[in-house]
Amino acid sequence: MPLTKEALLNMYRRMLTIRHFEEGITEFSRQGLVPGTGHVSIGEEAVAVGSCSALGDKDYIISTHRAHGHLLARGADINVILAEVLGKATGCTGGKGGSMHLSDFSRQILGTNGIVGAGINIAGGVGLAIKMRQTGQICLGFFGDGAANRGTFHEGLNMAAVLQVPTVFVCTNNQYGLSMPQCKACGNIDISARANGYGMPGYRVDGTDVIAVYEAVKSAVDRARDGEGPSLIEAVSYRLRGHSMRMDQMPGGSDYRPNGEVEDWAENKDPLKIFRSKLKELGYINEKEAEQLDAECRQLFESAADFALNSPEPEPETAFTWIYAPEGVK
Ligand SMILES: Cc1ncc(C[n+]2csc(CCOP(=O)(O)OP(=O)(O)O)c2C)c(N)n1
Ligand SMILES: [Mg+2]
Repeated sequence: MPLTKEALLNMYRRMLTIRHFEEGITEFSRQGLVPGTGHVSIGEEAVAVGSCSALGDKDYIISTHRAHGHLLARGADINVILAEVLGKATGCTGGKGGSMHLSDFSRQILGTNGIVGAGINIAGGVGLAIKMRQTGQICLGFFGDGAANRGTFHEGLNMAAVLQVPTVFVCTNNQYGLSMPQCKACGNIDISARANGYGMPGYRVDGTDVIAVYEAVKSAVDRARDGEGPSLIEAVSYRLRGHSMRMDQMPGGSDYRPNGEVEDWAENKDPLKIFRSKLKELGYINEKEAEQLDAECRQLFESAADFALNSPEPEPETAFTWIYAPEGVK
């Protein structure tokens, strides 16, 4: 069934919200308001939103160190996520986890983590739990091109195929693992082709096209829900910022990219620009409405910023809570 006008505009709204959120926290990081660091996904919004739009309300996601977009695409509470990024007591882990440890169980977001490639196996494990409980849910696991070169990828995908779990593996190939270009790290840059080796379908899609991502993920989700097992989607995109907000603030922090590469993607392959043109072409939005939507999404960030900046710091005595299970809890 083709996506309705309302669904497409919602997808655009989510993409804009992610962009404003990440531009906003980049500025906060420059001002020293973000403890540690964080990894923004500016340029990758179509992968997050296209993928999450293909899920049902009860389906789970697992994400990575570059996760804000995935959480916002899934409808997590922007106030709570921003508070966590700023290390505030009102954040989802009370300000203990920061940008790389986000979750929102009310939206079936089971967590993100900073161990590259670890989420692949967790997503497979959640798929196994779903299968054993026969709940008809799906688990979608995000990971990067760099993670696809870890042993966990091989173990996770092979096991998921053997056990025929309802997991959809979504690789955001942003063409870099930190400063390592993917073409120097892979004998074959087509990550989706590896799916064949595990006995599952693999699709390579244009990760700057939110509708293409949606369609590929939707068919994998439908397949998993029909009991036909896991799939691998590779969405080819690009990160328009440096590896991390901290790295971007260091002199030479982006020197590993060829001259003009970022500018070319920003000019010609920015997923927001592409989708806005598409919506205009379909007659779903005009310039004025696009500007209005943009302002609304900026406002969402501004009010989350009000909430988060005015939230308290965690109390020192909470430092050891949630570290060990209370006695008697197994
Ligand atoms: C097991 C492990 N090895 C190395 C690192 C350091 N590290 C953090 S992010 C990153 C790059 C990951 O690249 P990719 O999977 O493509 O994700 P991207 O950062 O491009 O989103 C590396 C090497 C880590 N966090 N965990
Ligand atoms: Mg990468």
